[in-house]
Amino acid sequence: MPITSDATTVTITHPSSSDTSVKILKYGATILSWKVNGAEKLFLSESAHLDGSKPVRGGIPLVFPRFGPAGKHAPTDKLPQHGFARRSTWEFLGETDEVSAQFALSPDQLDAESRKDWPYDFTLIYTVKLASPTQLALSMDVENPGKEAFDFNVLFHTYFRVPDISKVSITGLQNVDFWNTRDSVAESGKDKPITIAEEVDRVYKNSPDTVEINSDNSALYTVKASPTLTDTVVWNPWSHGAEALADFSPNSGYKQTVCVEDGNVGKFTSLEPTKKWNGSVVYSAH
Ligand code: TA6
Repeated sequence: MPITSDATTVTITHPSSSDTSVKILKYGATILSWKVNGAEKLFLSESAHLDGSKPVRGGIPLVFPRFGPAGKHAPTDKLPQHGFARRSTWEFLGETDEVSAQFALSPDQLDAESRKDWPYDFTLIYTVKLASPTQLALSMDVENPGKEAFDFNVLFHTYFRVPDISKVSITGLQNVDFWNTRDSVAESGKDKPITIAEEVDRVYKNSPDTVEINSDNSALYTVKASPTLTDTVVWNPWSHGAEALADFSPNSGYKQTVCVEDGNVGKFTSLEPTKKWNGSVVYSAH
């Protein structure tokens, strides 16, 4: 059966193979697993909280309405890091076809504190689709049904699984200037692929739509984002950062993941009443 659900999760299985599937936790509408012919494509911490007690460490958490820690944007400054989307239970709307499932979030599903701290009327409609036996497509509609404009960030915080971080190179971001979050400094783009041998935490602003994650110079994943997702975040906590995260295990897991995250995070997008916005990504596994 292509789509099954229980109290906490929804699973889409591609008709081509019972081993090609995507599993979504209704809490945070967080994708926990994406398998292609049985091979897991995402990193999920062994100590990730899957009981709704805190955001999931790994998979594909969703960031909305603010990316990062508080600061310099009064309307979202009272919200927790990365906003409330990943820490709220979404409504499973059902399947839109045999390989697509939709989820919704609106103020009704927020806790009282989030509604107080961000008092806007909004609707998020999130569509997860196994677009082909080797492709995962994600689409986020942001709607403003209210009477007041609001500003937002959206980001797919994707933890890609890699065999060995020391063999990873990321192409497509050459010569793109970036904000180095770790060192709080703006840096000019480099004319070579990104390799990772220490903590990396960067926001590449106005990044190209397509990025490739490679291992030993052969493509692992192609990441293609809609033009509305103007920026790409690249993050790996490295050993020290992994040790500092209580829910990141095994600590050595930093060697098996790189976060390549598409979003509109370099600046806030403003949405007027009655308007809609969409951002989407397609991940291809090779
Ligand atoms: O996406 C990169 C980042 O913003 C890093 O700065 C790091 O904080 C990471 O997200 C994880 O954040 P979290 O709130 O999930 O611990």
